[in-house]
Amino acid sequence: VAAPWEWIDRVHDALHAGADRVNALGLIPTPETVELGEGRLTLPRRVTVSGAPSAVDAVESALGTGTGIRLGEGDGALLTLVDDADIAAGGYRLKVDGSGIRVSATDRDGFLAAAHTLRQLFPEWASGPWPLPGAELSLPHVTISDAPRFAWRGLMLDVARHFEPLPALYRFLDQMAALKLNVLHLHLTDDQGWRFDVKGYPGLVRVGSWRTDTHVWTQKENDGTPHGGFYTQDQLRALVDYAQHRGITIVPEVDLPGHVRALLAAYPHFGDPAAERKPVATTFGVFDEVLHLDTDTVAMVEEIFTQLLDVFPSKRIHIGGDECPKTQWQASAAAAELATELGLARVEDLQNWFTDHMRDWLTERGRQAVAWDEVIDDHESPGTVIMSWRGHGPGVEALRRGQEAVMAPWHYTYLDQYQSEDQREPFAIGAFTSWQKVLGYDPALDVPADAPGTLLGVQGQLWSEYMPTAQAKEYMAFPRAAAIAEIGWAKQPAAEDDFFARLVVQGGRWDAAGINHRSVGGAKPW
Ligand code: TNX
Repeated sequence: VAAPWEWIDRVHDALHAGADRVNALGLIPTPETVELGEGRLTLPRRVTVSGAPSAVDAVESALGTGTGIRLGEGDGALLTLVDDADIAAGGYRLKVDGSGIRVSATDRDGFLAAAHTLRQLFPEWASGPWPLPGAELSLPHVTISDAPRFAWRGLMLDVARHFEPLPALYRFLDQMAALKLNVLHLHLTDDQGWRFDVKGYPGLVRVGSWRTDTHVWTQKENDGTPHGGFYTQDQLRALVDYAQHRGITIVPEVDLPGHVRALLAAYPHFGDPAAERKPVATTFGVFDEVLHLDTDTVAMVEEIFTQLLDVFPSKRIHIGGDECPKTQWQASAAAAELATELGLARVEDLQNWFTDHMRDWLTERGRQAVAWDEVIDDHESPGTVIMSWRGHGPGVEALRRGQEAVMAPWHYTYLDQYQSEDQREPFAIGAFTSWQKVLGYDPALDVPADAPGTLLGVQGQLWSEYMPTAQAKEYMAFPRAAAIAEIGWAKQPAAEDDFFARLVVQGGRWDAAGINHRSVGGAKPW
């Protein structure tokens, strides 16, 4: 780890060297091409615009309120939005010169992306909620051409281990959009909490969303403080709308058939008939409890997913599938009988049966299953999107088999790990993933050119065992989520020093937006 003064020198070098004028713009993720001119375009607060209403709406919403700009009709448009079918999906072209701003794109995502780039070209305060009074608003003369590398640029928020209040979720969506991240994977259920209100099963939130201690708040077990919370379906619908408007798809996850302590605390009869009733888990780890997959349980699961589909229009729906314990099934006569009835060779195959059942159930409803990568161990589940977390290898294997994959390997994309070796870092899961490490990860590494599957993209994971508050989640997410955005979007991700210089500028934007990010450079350069 470099000493603070070395980092400060690196910031100065990066910001002031002539060759690094582009870095000093702080554009994240790095656009495909940037040609920086010499002059600047000064803007009035009211900018005349011409373009299709849908394009104007996209640009207006992505620009936010921090620039203070209002778009309006009038003669001699200063901002021209052009539909151009030659531009790649999600991509855009942006030109600022003495005569004005011209943006071309072929879809809403493209106009949104262009507007986020535009916003980054303004001073950092423009990324906050309101403009700096009296400050002049100007943009550098620049020509940018840009398009995303991957379709899935995700962030997973674990709202199960620690509940995340809605305002914090909205803040996350805003920050994701600004970095051109476009998938929010919401991990809604786990052993330690159930956050999705299901009609007909009120116990899921009445019992399953609360536990009697926070465990990590004091970093000692069972301090007795209650923790919990849940979302109503209407609250989630509003969140989905907000996200959609910003080009973000929310992919919900109900994690089954393991990680079900919260569900079974409310409804133990859906578990092993021989097992004793246990409360919502108050510590973290992998537990023995698993669903007993008889007809009643499957009907309950289908009811939960029916309501989930009703709230989340996303084509892809995450069914979990990770760390599914087999010990209860192995010891249970009822599970053995069930396996025989279903024609399975081994009782352990109940998980595979469940994965395929849910995949087919979702397919019949025009959706597609996503699952953690354990579901392809000794099993083929064609059509299921594989989320590769135990490493990069399972994702490559899925691609070889012709499946779609999202790379989420724990050693590069788990944002619950320590960000540095500094003793002052808040308590975290015991591994180390700096933003530099994230940036150095190539989601397409070792994927054979002739692999029949499609690499959808890459995702950062915010498992929240040790993140009891929104502030803690923000600290762990930023700046590393910016590195996820970089490797997910840029065809040629920036080199470490270049990205560092950009992150310093981005830090100012997070400051303006009141985000509790971990500092890069500045007063806390560790
Ligand atoms: C493994 S990743 C888990 C999570 C934990 C995480 C902690 C995955 C699919 N399962 O339940 O939160 O490790 O890093």
